[in-house]
Amino acid sequence: MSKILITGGAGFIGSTLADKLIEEGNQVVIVDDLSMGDVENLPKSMNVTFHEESITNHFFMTKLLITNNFDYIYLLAAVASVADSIERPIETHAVNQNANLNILETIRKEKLTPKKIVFSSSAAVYGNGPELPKKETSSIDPMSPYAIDKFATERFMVDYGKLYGLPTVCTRFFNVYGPKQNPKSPYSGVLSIVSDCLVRDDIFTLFGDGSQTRDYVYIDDVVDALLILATTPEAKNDVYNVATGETISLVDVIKAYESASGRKVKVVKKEARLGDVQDSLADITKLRGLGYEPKVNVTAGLAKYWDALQEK
Ligand code: UD2
Repeated sequence: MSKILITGGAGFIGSTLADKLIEEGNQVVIVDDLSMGDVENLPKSMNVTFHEESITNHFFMTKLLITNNFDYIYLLAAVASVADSIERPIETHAVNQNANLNILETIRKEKLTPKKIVFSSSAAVYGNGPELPKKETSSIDPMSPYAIDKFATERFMVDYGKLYGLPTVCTRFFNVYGPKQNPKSPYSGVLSIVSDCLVRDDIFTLFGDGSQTRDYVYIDDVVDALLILATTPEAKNDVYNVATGETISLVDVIKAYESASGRKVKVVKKEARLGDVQDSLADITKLRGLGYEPKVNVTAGLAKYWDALQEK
């Protein structure tokens, strides 16, 4: 049994990871300010401790880290909206970068001994470069405060390893989808918005012509990737794409969802979003090298997603 910290553990990815870690018999501590997360997402288990707190409360975080000396730390708390970071760059910087730096500093100064610190970064760091698929070595072009903070924090993670010996690893998530993803913001994952429209029989606004492609990765595969990265010692002070290595257009993914759900999506088209990337696809060779293999293709993932929504 390990003692594990998940920041952002009431959110979509964090809470699904928590479910899995609890199932495996670990003790999980969650810090989440519920800005996007929900207490409903938390695993109902004696082995979960939940703190409703922001990671920007450095005093709180420092004390929590020292008191627990966690075996594994998953840094999933973030203001995950690119648009929000453009509106409020200073506030989002406090969460997306400074709070994580405080955690690293505490671990260094207090000589804490986590086996791994896993930081969640984003495909946003690649920006709009033409190279496809994106390799971890592809050119970086962060185009928003969100992407800048993710990239800079990756660098802190990698270099805290090289400078001070901290065992860190970073994930560049592509388009993660699945149950528990919060559709409440217009910048939430598009498949959570489509799901919501299907459930409520609402109209879905499609930005652009729908030909834009994405590498949609199902949450269970993402949890697998997180566990592999945490427990593989050689995955250290490095960055990994987390995706499926397959791409599909928005119109086709909507069609696939219609087949999975047996319902029709009502679509209204609007102009493409400013700054929208046309195509996104990951090269996952590096992660495959650690034994990762995506198990859920889009057809299966959408079916699982729809089933989970029906159960709710
Ligand atoms: C993803 C990340 C974002 C950033 C970006 C970097 C998610 C949720 N977002 O944005 O944080 O890392 O990659 O490139 O993973 N769309 C619609 N209607 C809607 C919502 C979206 O047509 O109501 C379109 C949108 O214009 C885009 C596609 O669907 O072309 C996917 O949108 P998204 O927000 O799910 O993800 P993305 O790739 O733009």
